[in-house]
Amino acid sequence: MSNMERSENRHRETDDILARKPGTEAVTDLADRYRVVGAADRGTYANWLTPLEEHYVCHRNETLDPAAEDWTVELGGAVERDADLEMAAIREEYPTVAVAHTMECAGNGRGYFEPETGSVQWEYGAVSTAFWTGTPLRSILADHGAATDDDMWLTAVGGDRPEVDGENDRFARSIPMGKVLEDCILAYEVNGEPLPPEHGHPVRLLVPGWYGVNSVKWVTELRVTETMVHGEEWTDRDGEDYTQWQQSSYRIHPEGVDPESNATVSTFDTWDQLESAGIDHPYTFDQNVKSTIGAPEDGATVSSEDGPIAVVGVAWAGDDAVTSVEVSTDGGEDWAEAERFGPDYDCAWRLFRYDWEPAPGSYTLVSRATDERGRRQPVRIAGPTEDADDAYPWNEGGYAENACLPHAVAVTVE
Ligand SMILES: Nc1nc2c(c(=O)[nH]1)N[C@H]1C(S)=C(S)[C@@H](COP(=O)(O)O)O[C@H]1N2
Ligand SMILES: [Mo]
Repeated sequence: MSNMERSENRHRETDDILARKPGTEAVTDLADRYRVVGAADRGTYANWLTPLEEHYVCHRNETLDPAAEDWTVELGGAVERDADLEMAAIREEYPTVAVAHTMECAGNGRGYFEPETGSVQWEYGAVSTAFWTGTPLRSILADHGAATDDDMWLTAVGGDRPEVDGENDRFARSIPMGKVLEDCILAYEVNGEPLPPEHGHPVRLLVPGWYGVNSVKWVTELRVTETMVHGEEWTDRDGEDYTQWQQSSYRIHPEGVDPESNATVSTFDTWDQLESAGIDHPYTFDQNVKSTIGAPEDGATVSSEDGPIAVVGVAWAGDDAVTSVEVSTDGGEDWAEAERFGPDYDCAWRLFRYDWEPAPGSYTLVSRATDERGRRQPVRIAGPTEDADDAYPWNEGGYAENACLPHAVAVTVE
């Protein structure tokens, strides 16, 4: 198949998804080769739970829709007993848990980069919060005598394959064992419903609080390994390359850099990697601290006649806790603390609210979150060659953006 045919397929598929998800809109890359869907309205971010109708969808290859009865997950590598796990066994032979997880594409906010980067031009719509139901990987690994020391990795492979002639990459991600044991699940339901095909039916990996790319859909293989996907064993595994989505794509680096493949890294927190001299070109693992205003909508006209205007939104920090959210109504000059409220789960966002009593006029509202390690959203995105401490680094893939000003909303008060 050609790139043109792939583009046509993506259009057909996303049209079908859009029809079932009325709260989403299509987002494409600059070449219109990939097409995905994200939340269409800011209003999504004035609610804690994202209904599936508004939950973003992002993947590269053709959506799979296999029958659950025919699907198995091959478990191998450093385990005492290899297995082909059937869906019935995954569901019934282990404890069932539900996890609240804020899924955010590492490319969320990429559309704000100047100059623009390639790939899907997301603005704010690629972040959603849902309850995912499934089986703790910890239970499955223990049952098969897996080597689960802290320096081990679990590699998950998706069943999807590129459609375009000459492309041979497999969608695989390696997750450090400590995180796997802590809270990762094999999920088969979302918001109480069976997984829809586009979210990974019949089973996906769910890595709570980490960038969406880690949560491999349509999981077909799990392998316990001493390293991430790295080296010839993984670059040419029966003629297919399993390393691209871990070692090349989804890493944060300046223009023109081809990041070196690593066997392992010692720090998983994305922000720590950005600040660490020990790691070149961070991997997008856990999410950077970030927030978005959900109400009022950008461009709204509001009235303060009947009392204060509620500025409501969401703030998240991956697997770290949000400890402060501030709101500015003058484009980031002055800040006031907002109130955090609602559900408080480890790897899901918090709602915030700021009661605002403005005089009539035009305003720019911005929110800014801080996490438990004291890391606060930077104000803006740096230019490609700028070395700025106070700005988020421009990077070639447009990943992990968390500056607050690009997410501002303009509001008129009558
Ligand atoms: N097998 C497979 N899993 C995948 C992907 C993919 O292309 N193939 N895309 C990833 C990316 S980049 C994101 S952001 C999340 C999105 O999950 P969602 O579509 O359920 O929101 O899925 C991840 N899992
Ligand atoms: Mo993504």
